[in-house]
Amino acid sequence: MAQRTALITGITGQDGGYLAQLLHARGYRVIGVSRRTTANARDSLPAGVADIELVSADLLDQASLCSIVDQVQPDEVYNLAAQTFVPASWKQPLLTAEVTALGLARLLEAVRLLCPAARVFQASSSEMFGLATNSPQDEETPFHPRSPYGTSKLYAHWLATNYRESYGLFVASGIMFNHESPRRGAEFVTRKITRAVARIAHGLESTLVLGNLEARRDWGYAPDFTVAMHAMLQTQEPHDLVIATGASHSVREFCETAFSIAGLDWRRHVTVDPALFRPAEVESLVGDASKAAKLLGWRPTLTFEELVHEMVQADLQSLSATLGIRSGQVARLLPAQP
Ligand code: G4F
Repeated sequence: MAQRTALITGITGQDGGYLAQLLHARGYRVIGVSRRTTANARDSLPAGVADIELVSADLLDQASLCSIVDQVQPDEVYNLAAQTFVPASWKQPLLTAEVTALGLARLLEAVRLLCPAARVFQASSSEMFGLATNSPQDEETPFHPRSPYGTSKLYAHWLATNYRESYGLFVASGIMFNHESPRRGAEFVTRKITRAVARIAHGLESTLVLGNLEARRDWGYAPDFTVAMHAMLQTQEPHDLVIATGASHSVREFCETAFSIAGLDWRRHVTVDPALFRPAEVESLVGDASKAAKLLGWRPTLTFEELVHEMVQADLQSLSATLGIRSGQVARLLPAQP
């Protein structure tokens, strides 16, 4: 069988790296799209895919997308690029919409005109549910986004549906609930917590300032989610599917678990700053991924506790390496896995 080609936007992000590794291991020719403004795109790639092909294009620039799609003629396109940080979307609502909403319009136009047989994965978000009317959320739950980010994702989600229905393109949207890993960006709450745990455990700081501790999320493991992305492009017909673990925990619970893994009491270190509260909060999200389980055989592989443990352990070890501390001392900082 001829080698298949995958084009990934958002290659420098958490999911882009894991997906590139997965597709590379499965024999794909993987081409990552990076913006010319990304100074060190290759440096952001994980070991193992550091030598994948990188091309320069931008979701803000129609001509660059057309040129890449025409040149590469991908079998599969994964649209993972977006302005993904929810608080930034109130500060830059237009940029968020340009990249996150209209960016998909530009990409789909390029595919429609120049490579219509390509299969497209769109990273939709649980933020589209926002003020959800029912729990857990599934593919039938009405949308009520609570931020310019969620609103932009919803435009893209419906546009993907529209291109499927209007032009017969194979476009599948994964409604992705929160997914984390040691490669999660430091601005997101999980990694903010695990990095702070490592710094506090090493005595480099003593306080972690957070916003709303009562918000609840369905936190899964990012590599599992990239397995689902790939599987969604291998089905006979395209589907929109919720990808989630089905378990919900509060930010407070995440703190409690993360600090206790390092033998610390979170109440001695965490303070709340109302300035970090959002203008409109998504209080609680939890997904029902039974349709994905049925159609793809997809299931999460890590529990919440295992995920938190992996993230804390990675941050402790990376900080120890930076500080030149031997592994025996790290083991004492890190009790056995739950
Ligand atoms: O980690 P977060 O910033 O993630 P959020 O807003 O749920 O969005 C993430 O997941 C979505 C679903 O997959 C993605 F679409 C999106 O791109 C992004 O990856 O915040 C989680 C919760 C929020 O309720 C927030 O108010 O944590 C609360 N929180 C409390 N203190 C905080 C903080 N969030 C951040 N980032 N920083 C805090 O200090």
